[in-house]
Amino acid sequence: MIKLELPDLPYSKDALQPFMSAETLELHHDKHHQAYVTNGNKFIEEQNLSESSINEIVINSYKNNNAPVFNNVSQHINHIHFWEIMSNNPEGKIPGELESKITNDFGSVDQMKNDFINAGITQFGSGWCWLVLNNGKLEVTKTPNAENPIVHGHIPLLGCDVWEHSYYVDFKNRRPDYLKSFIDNLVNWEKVNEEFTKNN
Ligand code: MN3
Repeated sequence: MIKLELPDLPYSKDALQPFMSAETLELHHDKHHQAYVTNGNKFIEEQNLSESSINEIVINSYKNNNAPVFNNVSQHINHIHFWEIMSNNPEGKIPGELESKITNDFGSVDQMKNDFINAGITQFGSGWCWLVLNNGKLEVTKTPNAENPIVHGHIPLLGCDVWEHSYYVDFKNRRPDYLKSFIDNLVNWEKVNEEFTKNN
């Protein structure tokens, strides 16, 4: 049976300051993500799930409207992605191959960034905004609550958590400022490019 485990952050808790505080990471990783792991394991065990991968559990529980499993396990993979895709990288350069693809599919890097910010702003309530690969084309999308793009057959390259717990300590209610700061300062573009070249 699959057992979820909370991964360590790939950096120290103060590594993303001043863009994301140690206090936010402590709450978000140690409390919120831990709760998804604890509850996910509880429901996987209670329901005796036999899937052999975490992604299969996400896709099947989505199809079956199995909300207790889906919400926790999908949030688990969302957060693993989120931790890995961030770094303290103000004005970080986008590797050439990915930059060409962005320019090709959006017109410009600025247009992609604007679309990404706007997707996050217009996600009503909790959820995520994403840069995904959809049949070989880059797209910006948004999803409610725990939804990961894989349930729609999309490959997530970059996701930003717009649940209030991700920004309230640092930005209060100013979600647009959080999103702009995220896309300009907190994206590990090398890692996004890695995901892109792996899946393109
Ligand atoms: Mn979160």
